[in-house]
Amino acid sequence: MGFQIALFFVLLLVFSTSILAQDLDDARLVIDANTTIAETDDNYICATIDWWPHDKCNYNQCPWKFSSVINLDLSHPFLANAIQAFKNLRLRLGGSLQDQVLYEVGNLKTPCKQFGKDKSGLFGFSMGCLHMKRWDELNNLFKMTGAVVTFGLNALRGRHHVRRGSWKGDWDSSNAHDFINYTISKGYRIDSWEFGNELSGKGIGASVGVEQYGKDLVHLNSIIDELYTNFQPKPALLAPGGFYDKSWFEQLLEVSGPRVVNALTHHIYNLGPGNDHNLINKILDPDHLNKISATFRNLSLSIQMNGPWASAWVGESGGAYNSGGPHVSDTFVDSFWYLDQLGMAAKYDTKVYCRQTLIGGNYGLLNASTFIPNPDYYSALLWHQLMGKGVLDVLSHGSPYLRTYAHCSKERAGVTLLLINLSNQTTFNVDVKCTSNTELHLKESIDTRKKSFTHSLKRSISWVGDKASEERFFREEYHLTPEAENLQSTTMLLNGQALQLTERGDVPSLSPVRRDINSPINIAPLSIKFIVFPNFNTPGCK
Ligand SMILES: *[C@@H]1O[C@H](CO)[C@@H](O)[C@H](O)[C@H]1NC(C)=O
Ligand SMILES: *[C@@H]1O[C@H](CO)[C@@H](O)[C@H](O)[C@H]1NC(C)=O
Ligand SMILES: *[C@@H]1O[C@H](CO)[C@@H](O)[C@H](O)[C@H]1NC(C)=O
Ligand SMILES: *[C@@H]1O[C@H](CO)[C@@H](O)[C@H](O)[C@H]1NC(C)=O
Ligand SMILES: *[C@@H]1O[C@H](CO)[C@@H](O)[C@H](O)[C@H]1NC(C)=O
Ligand SMILES: CC(=O)N[C@H]1CO[C@H](CO)[C@@H](O)[C@@H]1O
Repeated sequence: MGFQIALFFVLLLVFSTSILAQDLDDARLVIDANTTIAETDDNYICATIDWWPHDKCNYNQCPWKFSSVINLDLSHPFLANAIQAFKNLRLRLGGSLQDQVLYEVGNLKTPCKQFGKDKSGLFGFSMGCLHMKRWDELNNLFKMTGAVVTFGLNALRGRHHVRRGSWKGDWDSSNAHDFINYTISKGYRIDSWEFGNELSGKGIGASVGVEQYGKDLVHLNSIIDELYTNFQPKPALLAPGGFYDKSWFEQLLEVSGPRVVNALTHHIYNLGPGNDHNLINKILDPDHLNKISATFRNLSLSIQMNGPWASAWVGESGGAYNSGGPHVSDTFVDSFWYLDQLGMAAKYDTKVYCRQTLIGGNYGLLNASTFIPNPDYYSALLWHQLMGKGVLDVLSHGSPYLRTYAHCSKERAGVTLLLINLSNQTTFNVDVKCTSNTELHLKESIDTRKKSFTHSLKRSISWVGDKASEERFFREEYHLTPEAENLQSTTMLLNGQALQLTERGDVPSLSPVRRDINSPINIAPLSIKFIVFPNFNTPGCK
């Protein structure tokens, strides 16, 4: 008898080390629910609509279709449904061509024509035009869908090109002034006006010196003050919508002075060019993902030291630049990068994170031809529905391939944990604890399996119909995997079911599976999980 048991254990040991050891790993997480380490805006998730026309191409591919501010099909039902599903989705209208846009309003003396290919123009395009009829239609859509809008203004108007991308001269505000006045006169609500796109630091297509930029921001701020005297709420002022450059950003706060700029918007493309064959490896490499934390840390320090009145926003972030990576940015694998960066940005007190794009390019949350959501759309929606404003610290004892983020749950008690498993071979068994003395497991015991069985039997009898106490015994899991285990699938599975628009073109509801709170938590290789713990005691959450 004794020998048989011993043999059994020896066999078990051999079996588990040979087969399981390389595939299973333990991770211990401790969530500090006593205090939040940062707070996002109520509407953290944001997506951009760009100005690129359909003939914007990269790498012999033209992935924008008709997705621009000027020619997007605003009456497409999938578009409205996709925005509405968020209740309030932030949208930022802007991008490279924004500093070449004229608004057809007021005393505009220049002819207002559409963007056309022009080798001598910035980014290879001529000036473009926003007609007020189109602006009316856009605002109808925004109002109908509950969108919260940021509009990026042309900050090159009136300046002249002096040399190698450097632009000089005062900003001519008259067209922007008339455009803002028109917007107010129509009663359109704009959450924030942003000044310029990628003109900061060395600039991308063009650059403007920081002294001049700061001076013009003060001027724009006074225009907003003046025009909005009888219109509440007054929109926020954002700048510079460019890549973080420590000294330029710090000087901007200094030159513009206290309470002029409400948020510093910065752009991120930390995966490199869209045609990089290494894109997927970078996305799955924890060291690569971590590099951008230096930018978040420095920006938050710049603000603390030089402009504590301002907050940090990611104004545009698309992963890979030049329209994104074909068959990467629009597929499941992109969510490893996107959700990780959403988590990281929030930890560094980023208030809003705008994804390039809502639609257009390879990195659209919606496919530019079909308007069907790509995997990242559902990742954004799940984040928006589950992750509250309060960011909690997670201490992780485990592999760097397991990425972990925790927030106060949205509009309910408890904590929501985001687990991202970058490993292609390891399933992590995750032990989650909380520093606020919460008994996550109803009973701590070595022999949990046996106990939890009798527990669940008892419980199923005692709490029938009592929802509040019922919640205590469960956690909710949203497990994300690609269809057919193909990382480059454009179809995402939620708890094994493909996420697809309903027959009517509505966004499907995203439902969790409930698991016994005592059951082990694990995360399969190359998958993502949101876990809601309604029973966590969270003194730090408001
Ligand atoms: C603002 O627009 C209104 C209505 O179009 C117009 O009557 C008014 O003169 C404009 N105000 C300024 C300061 O341009
Ligand atoms: C962050 O700041 C440190 C210290 O000033 C500097 O060495 C580093 O280059 C900065 N990194 C970024 C990405 O701004
Ligand atoms: C959008 O969907 C179409 C049809 O499925 C596909 O051919 C295309 O590659 C997708 N991506 C973009 C960027 O249009
Ligand atoms: C996991 O990834 C590594 C490195 O990218 C690769 O060498 C290995 O073959 C992969 N293993 C599996 C099981 O896919
Ligand atoms: C969190 O709060 C609980 C209850 O007040 C306390 O026992 C615990 O020590 C605190 N933990 C930390 C890390 O502050
Ligand atoms: C600890 C672990 O699982 N490491 C693996 C994670 O996945 C990468 C590739 O996705 C492997 O290279 C690591 O060995």
